[in-house]
Amino acid sequence: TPRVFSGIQPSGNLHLGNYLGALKRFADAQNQGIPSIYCMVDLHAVTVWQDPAELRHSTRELAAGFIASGLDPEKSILFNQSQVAEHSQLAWIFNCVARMGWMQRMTQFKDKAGKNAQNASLGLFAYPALMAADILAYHATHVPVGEDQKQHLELTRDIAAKFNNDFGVDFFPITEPVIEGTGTRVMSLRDGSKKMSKSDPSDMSRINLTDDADTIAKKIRKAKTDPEPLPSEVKGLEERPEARNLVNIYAALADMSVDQVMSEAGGKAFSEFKPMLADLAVEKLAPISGEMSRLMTDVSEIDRILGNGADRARAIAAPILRQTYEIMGMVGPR
Ligand code: AQP
Repeated sequence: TPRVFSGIQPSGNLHLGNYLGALKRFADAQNQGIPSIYCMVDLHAVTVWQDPAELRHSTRELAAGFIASGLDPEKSILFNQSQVAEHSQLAWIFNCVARMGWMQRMTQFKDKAGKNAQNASLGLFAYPALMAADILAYHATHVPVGEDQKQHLELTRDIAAKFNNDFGVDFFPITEPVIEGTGTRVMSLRDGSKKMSKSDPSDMSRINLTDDADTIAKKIRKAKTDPEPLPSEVKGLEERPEARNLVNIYAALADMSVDQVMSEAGGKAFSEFKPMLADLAVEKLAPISGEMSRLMTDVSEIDRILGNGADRARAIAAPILRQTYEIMGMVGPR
């Protein structure tokens, strides 16, 4: 039976890439009736230092972002990771299954640790084992994520396969990454070769889900482009990363294919295309940011939703952890 799991870090600045690559697609999965579990991965966030007050705020704001994007806490399970201890417990087991060499190949660690890797936290290095635990604690079969998470998902498959092989069982599923559509790789508005990211120091590089209509329009107006008009065919977007990015964003927001966008907007100058994109972005995002601020006026309700989600998540993860221990020979209560 299919089961979807995915997570997002509550590390602030929830952006259009998170929306198109993750949240919007989560809502699509839920609405197809697939049982879905979505997690505010606060334990991942603290692999780099987080200000406690900001972490608290960002966790609630992220939960509001999920709900405002169409995730229904009755249909799907929404919770924050630290409240379900099974994530950390299974992560320890996977720390013992994964190999140092596997972790050393992770490009996200290299990017985030930078030149001074000796100074990075041990948690940042072990991050992918915790991510494998997040997914496998629920025997999730499908994980919708953005393109940047592909390597981590391959590692999750490797961990599941090695565990099954080491203990001669067929216990953990080999998870399918779901990386489809035009929204899975949204690039920075200032540099078409870098992904849009929470941690980019330039706020102009991303559209935040909390931005108001004027800010969204301004950021799109100022987005970096080349001077040529849009080509008339998709092929003409090769070698034009900034143009390609704006067309992809348009397609993802409008639920259109890139071909359809090109037949509508091909040949237009950016002075014409950018206002079209800005109008579309405001139309799609303004209701989300409005709903987020409304939800944030009652944080006790958000906390209640997360607490309820954690109870439901634990009910699935606890027996899977117990069976894992049993398989490994750990003695427990009879
Ligand atoms: N630019 C993006 N395009 C499409 N999808 C994206 N995701 C992130 N950036 C893009 C997807 O959003 C989900 C949540 O990812 P995360 O919580 O791990 O956030 P992140 O990758 O840490 O987000 P950032 O913005 O990239 O943060 P920093 O700057 O800290 O690295 C995932 O499904 C991810 O694929």
